[in-house]
Order: sequence, then structure tokens, then C-alpha cells
Amino acid sequence: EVDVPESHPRYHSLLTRHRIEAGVETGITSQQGLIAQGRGEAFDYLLGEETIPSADRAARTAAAALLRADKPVLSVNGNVAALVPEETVALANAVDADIEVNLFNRTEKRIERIADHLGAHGAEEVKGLTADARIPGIDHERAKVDSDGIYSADVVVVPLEDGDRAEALGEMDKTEIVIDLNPLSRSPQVASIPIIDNVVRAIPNITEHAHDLKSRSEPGLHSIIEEFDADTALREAERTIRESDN
Ligand code: PTJ
Repeated sequence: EVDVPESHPRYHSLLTRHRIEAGVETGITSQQGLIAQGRGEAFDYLLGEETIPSADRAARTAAAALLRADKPVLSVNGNVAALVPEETVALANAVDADIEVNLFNRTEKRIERIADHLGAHGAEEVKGLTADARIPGIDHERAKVDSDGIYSADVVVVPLEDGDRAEALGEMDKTEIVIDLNPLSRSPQVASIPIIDNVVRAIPNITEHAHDLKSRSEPGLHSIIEEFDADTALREAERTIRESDN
């Protein structure tokens, strides 16, 4: 990794940026991923580059939903693979979820590179290459999923998802957990559980909550999910951003 002094006030933000750059260089991340990262950084700056309380509650709810799921799947794109490969594998292990590569700008080559990269970080199996099913209602390339993966999942985690596909997945009656720094973006707005936080903080935070909730009873997990209100979480994130003095 790059030599940024830890004393630099934006140390974490700069490290994250370098990981995306490296992802583009190794063919994991798309060039559009750089633009997406820039957009995310602006919101993160306004959120104080920390997990706000409503995002922490959303992450806890996400952990409960994943533990309670019959078939949870974590969707991985080029940005997620570059930023949090190890953390994604750790979350999959903690909640017994499958990992599936699912790209906005889909190419077979990038899917293979991402699957290899996740394998190098400990993933045993990575789905996404079979692509034998389609999400109804969106155009061909972005619709491709595995029939025994996202297609048949009951709970899916989709970090940095595009709005159309988030909506189409929601219409398939899945519990959709979206991680996105922009509370006004369509994907968190249509999510069952929107987590307005940086994926680098949100994924390990869900894992931590999952370890914490592991011995909870089924009704205990259910009541955590019932108590969560998506609109309130979105509103609180927006209010934090509007009132930011950064
Ligand atoms: O690898 P691919 O082909 O699947 O492409 C992935 C990207 C992210 C490039 C693609 O899905 C895309 O173009 O996304 P958008 O429409 O730019 O949306 C990205 C969203 O993620 C924006 O709302 C950003 O604010 C948000 N975002 C960016 N970086 C982060 C983030 N949210 C959480 N954590 C981040 N690090």
C-alpha cells in the first residue's frame, strides 16, 4: 500500500482511495468505480467519516436479518472487492452466506479476477460465473445472476448498488440490505434495510453485530427487525448531512 503518514488528518480516506486505484490497475474495479468512490467520499466527509447511530442500528438489524435468513447472499462488485475483500469473507462466514459477484458493467474477465481475488482472501466458493438466471425487469447484462445464488436468496446484501437493480430485486420479495453513503440515492430508498455508511466501516460492523447476536432466539432476532424503520434511518442520515459543520 501507499506511504501515507498515519498522522495525516485524512489518512483513512486516502488509503481507501489508493485501494480503489489499485483495483483499477489490477482489473478488479471499473473506471466508473473511481467516480463512484469520489461521490461517496463527499457524503462521507459530511457524515464526519464515522458510523452515525442510525447506521449502527441499521447494521445491527442487517445482522439479525442475515442470521435469520434461510439463504443469505452477499453481492460483490468491483468497488467492494477492492475495498473489503477480507471483511466480506469474514461476514459470509459469520452469517453462513454465499458470496456472488454481480457487476453493473459486467465482463467475464472482471468477474473471474474478482472471484480469484476473493479466493486469495479466503473465500471458498464464489458464485456469479454460472449466470443461469435473470432478474426480471432490467436489461440483459445487469440482470444476470446464478439460479442457486442471488436469484433464490431470501436476504441479499447489495453494497453500492444501482437504483434500477435495487428496485427490481426488491420486487422479487427479497429482504434487501443496501450499503450506500448517499441517503438520497434510489437504492437505499428502496431497500428494506438501508445502511448509510462507508462500506469499509459497515461490513465489519455487521459482522461484529452478528457475533454479538449469534445466540439470540428466533423471536429475539425477529423483534430487532420489526423495530427497525427504514424511513427514519434515511431521515436521520439526511439530517446529519444537512446539519454538518464540516
Ligand atoms: O463493479 P461494477 O461494474 O458493478 O460497478 C460498480 C459501481 C459502483 C461503479 C456502479 O455500481 C456505479 O456506477 O454505481 P453509482 O451509480 O456510481 O453509485 C455508487 C453509489 O455508491 C453512490 O451513491 C455513492 O455515494 C456510493 N458509494 C461510493 N463509494 C462508497 C459508497 N457507499 C458506501 N461506501 C463507499 N465506499
